[in-house]
Amino acid sequence: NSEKPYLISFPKIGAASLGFISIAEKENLPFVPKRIYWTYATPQEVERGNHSHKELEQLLIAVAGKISIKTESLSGEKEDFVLDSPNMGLYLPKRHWRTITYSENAVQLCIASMEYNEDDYIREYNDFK
Ligand code: T46
Repeated sequence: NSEKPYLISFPKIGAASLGFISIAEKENLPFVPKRIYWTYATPQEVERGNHSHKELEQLLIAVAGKISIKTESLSGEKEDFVLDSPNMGLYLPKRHWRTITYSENAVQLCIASMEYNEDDYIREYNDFK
């Protein structure tokens, strides 16, 4: 598949003196969400992910803290992304290996295109390639 990961800038409404609101909705989402989950309190030395998905598309948002994401496509293209603004999201297409690390205070919100299905995971790097 030729889809590539890319960053999405969500609207950021407000002011430093008031606080902000960001919105993800039909107009700025790359797919119709079927599931939302979030990860938090991940120790800095822990690497999450380390898998790919057969069909699942996802959007990752660092609603707090800083998240570093390494992606690799089936053709071997590697990219590094940093999420450290709550109004930014990373679109992750299917068939991309991902490894993710977190700052101490990071909260990662994930918007997913499909319900949870363990059969959709490719957890062995050799199977991915
Ligand atoms: C991804 C990265 C960014 C469920 O039961 N339901 C769910 O919806 C999810 C996401 C997970 N789980 C269970 C399955 C495992 O027993 O929670 C446990 C941890 O899941 P996993 O090892 O997949 O967690 P991460 O943080 O490595 O990966 C997650 C997503 O699973 C994955 O799709 O791309 O976040």
